[in-house]
Amino acid sequence: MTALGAISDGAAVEEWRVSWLGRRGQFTGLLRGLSGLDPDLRREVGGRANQAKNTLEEALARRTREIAQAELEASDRLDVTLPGRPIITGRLHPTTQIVREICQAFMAMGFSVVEGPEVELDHYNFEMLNIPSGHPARDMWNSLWVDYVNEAGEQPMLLRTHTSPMQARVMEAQEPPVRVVVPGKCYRYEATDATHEWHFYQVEGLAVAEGITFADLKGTLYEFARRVFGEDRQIRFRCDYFPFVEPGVDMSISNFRDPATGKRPINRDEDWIEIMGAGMVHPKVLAGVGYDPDRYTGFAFGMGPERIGMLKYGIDDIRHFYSNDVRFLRQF
Ligand code: FA5
Repeated sequence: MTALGAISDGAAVEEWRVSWLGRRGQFTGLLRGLSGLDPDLRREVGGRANQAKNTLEEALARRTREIAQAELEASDRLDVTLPGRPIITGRLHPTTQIVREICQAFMAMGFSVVEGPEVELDHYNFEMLNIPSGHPARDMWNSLWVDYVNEAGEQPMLLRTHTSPMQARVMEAQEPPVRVVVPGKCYRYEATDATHEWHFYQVEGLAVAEGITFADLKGTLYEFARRVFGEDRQIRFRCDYFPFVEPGVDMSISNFRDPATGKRPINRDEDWIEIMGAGMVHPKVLAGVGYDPDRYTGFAFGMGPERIGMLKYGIDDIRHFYSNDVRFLRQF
């Protein structure tokens, strides 16, 4: 063993192995000699000899590895037989993927993409959308207010509760025709459940020009749904109320059981999942930004990309999106 420790090249190790453990080696000879012994003594000596053999074999294996490693380090060579180290790559978050897919569907229909501030003024989040302070419709959006009070004693800033404030910002900055989508994050002070998060994304849409009708709204949204969900999902419009549109609707996507498997796209006991609110831009909103409501009309919508992702990929709880579990995130 001491001799083994002093050895430092592969050839000498092999010599050592042949001389001790080889077929004609010293140790092998010793084991053979056991057959001449008295049976009791043979068992005893045999046991010890085997232990010793194991020890020698282990020492040999260790020394062989050490020498190979030392030779490799000294030689500067690359051992191409070693397994490669896996490279862990990041990927786009499922929300990012869906938001991009939605924006692409609208870009293909001639919409451009703009973004706006997440910390918003009451003025844009509510006032310009025909929701003055004290209006009961404010209760539709439970707001997270920014802890800042101005000279007039007002608290004018909040985390935007929807992307609709961008309607007014876009129209103030340009003349019609307008055709934009606005992806972005929204915040609401509300309890979470399988279809509600306190922060989530929306994609707002706005088209204003002369002669736009409700048929344009429906046609655009049908085309969007066909592009994102394919031909076979059904769409339902119902009347809904939003102060900044007239008439207003909400749009849902079918969540019917598959007759073959009995399963629904999302495992919730509901036939329809609401994905957006929409409607014809209210004349007061147009007038507020200086557009002539007798000349221009338009439609607007605001949709939830997480809900769309849930329906598309069969995700049955919205909270998976932001719980940062890589086992979930890696699936996309
Ligand atoms: C609005 O926020 C309106 N601004 C939509 C609108 C725009 C109407 C333009 C008319 C014209 P609503 O609160 O229903 O409406 O939200 C719209 C969509 O955002 C919902 O259908 C849903 O898909 C998504 N959403 C709303 N709240 C949450 C939430 N807490 N978690 C996840 N998604 C949500």
